[in-house]
Amino acid sequence: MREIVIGGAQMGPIQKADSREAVVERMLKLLSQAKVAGCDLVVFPELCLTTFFPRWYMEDQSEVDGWFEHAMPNDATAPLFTAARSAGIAISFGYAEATAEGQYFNTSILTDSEANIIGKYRKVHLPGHSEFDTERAFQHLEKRYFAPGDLGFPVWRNMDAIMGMCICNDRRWPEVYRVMGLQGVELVMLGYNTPSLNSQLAGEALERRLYHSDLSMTSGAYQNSTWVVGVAKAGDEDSHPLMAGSIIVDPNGYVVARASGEGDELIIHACDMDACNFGKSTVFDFGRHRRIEHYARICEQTGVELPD
Ligand code: CDV
Repeated sequence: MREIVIGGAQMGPIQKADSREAVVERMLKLLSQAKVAGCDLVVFPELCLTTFFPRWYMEDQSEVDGWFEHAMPNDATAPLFTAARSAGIAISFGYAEATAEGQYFNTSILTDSEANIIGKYRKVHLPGHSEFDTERAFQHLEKRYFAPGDLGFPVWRNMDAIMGMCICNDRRWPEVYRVMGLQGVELVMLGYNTPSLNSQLAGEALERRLYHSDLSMTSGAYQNSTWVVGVAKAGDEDSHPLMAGSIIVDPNGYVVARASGEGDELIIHACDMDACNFGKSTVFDFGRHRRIEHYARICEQTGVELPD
């Protein structure tokens, strides 16, 4: 048995005016709950240090820069690393990363249980658009503010397990899980900021949006025989509602823990990494069953090509 007690630290809304220091205080509270509950690893959401700023159209680059972290850790997040180190808890969280070379990414990091950053992932599938869109009920400007991730989908050995990360919209793409699955992933961690409403489809029910989120993660877990932890930033951010629905999914695709509200909330499950072994050695033993001679289209073609 290789048990890791995992905490999914769902976060409630962060308003535009909230400081990073105030947000980190909330994260510290969740971390101390996790310590009391015996967690070994805590997963926080996408872009969890600020409001979901890509909903705001900005032209002034210095204003945009204000939403990005230019170093990690930095003054605002140092207390989180200190607390995680003293608790012996590994953490993963998302933030907007500005590099020294002037690139901008939607990033997640993973630490070991001594708060050393051992993994970094930069979001590959950026949803939305890059210019102000008058047709949408609200903006989603990730393509304006971020470059597509340039690190692929690596995995890391951590706490006697193989771990990988993706971010929000990535969870909807089977390729993401499979690329990590092909590296033996046993735990996929992800955070998300998913609006409760569809900006292009008035009337789409929240229930359907939650279902699609579950469906994406449960199928990714099952088809790769891996644990998946998906953690929301939820609730009303300056009158823009984000859905909750944080879950922990086992390698059979069952939801074993689920958030009950839209606020700061820790969901917990003791996850046995050895539970991945059966699926990985039977129906999803890739080495025995995959037929890559028929999959070339997946890597050679992006959009749909209709038959003549
Ligand atoms: N932050 C995201 O990537 N959100 C998308 C929304 C725009 C659909 C998501 O896939 O949840």
